[in-house]
Amino acid sequence: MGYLSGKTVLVTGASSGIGRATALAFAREGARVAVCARREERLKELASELSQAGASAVHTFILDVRNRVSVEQAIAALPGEWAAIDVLVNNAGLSRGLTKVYEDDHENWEEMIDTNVKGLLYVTRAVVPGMVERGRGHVINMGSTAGYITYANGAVYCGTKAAEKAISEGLKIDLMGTPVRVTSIDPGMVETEFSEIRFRGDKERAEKVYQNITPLQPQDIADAIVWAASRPAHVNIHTVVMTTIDQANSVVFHRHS
Ligand code: NDP
Ligand code: 8X3
Repeated sequence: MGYLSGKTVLVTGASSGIGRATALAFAREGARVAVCARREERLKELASELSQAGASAVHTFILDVRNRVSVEQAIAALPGEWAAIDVLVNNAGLSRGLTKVYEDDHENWEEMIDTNVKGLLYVTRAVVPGMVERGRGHVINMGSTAGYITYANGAVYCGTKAAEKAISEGLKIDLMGTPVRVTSIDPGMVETEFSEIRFRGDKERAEKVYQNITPLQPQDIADAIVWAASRPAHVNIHTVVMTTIDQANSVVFHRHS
């Protein structure tokens, strides 16, 4: 039996992309997988796929991570057998727009900051005390290469991922003396619904992002997450920075002509 078999994992933002692939990857390891997001239909479809993939149990619930009270209530209301979360994957996140900061719409900033920074904090605050009490746990946050180098027109999205990096580092420091682990997974470009959401459904513009590039796939990130989560208990993987072979950092790409 593998290290993750029977472990309880919660993945936020599991209705799409990296979160979905991560939930399925934990299911294949025989974990007990809890998934949440806002789109209920997608979670329902995912639930049966998780069972088929080998999850030892599956639990789904609707959650908007931007709503602190909902987050607190949802975590407090987890059925007894789901309350002891061993691995929390703080994946829910998004970008909105690609615009100069002095011309941008404040609603875009608020949605990104509320989801990527405050949402991550709310879920962490609700889950980590239980991990400390039980003497076991692992928090895996979704960062980005965008948190290392800011790209043009992406100041606020990049700012949220720089905040994620600082929060992951700080959480690790705060948890010193406990066995709770903290990892930040920091990918470059991954082919998901990310760009379509960023450009509010403009598929043509979204496709251009990945044009003449071989992007990472959600499964690549899920592999790294499962790898970090399955190290022996004394090993803390701090960060995994990963890009496609066609990307050097958040601003340098090689597009095949
Ligand atoms: P997707 O758009 O495919 O998935 C985003 C997920 O986040 C969805 O399941 C969505 O679910 C969920 N989500 C968004 N807002 C909320 C919210 N308020 N409450 C709960 N869930 C929410 O994009 P990715 O899979 O690419 O993105 C996942 C994470 O990976 C994000 O944090 C992103 O910043 C990060 N990332 C992405 C990269 C990329 O190139 N794609 C690279 C580096 C990092 P729903 O809408 O149903 O609520
Ligand atoms: C998502 C990757 O480079 O599109 O974090 O910002 S990027």
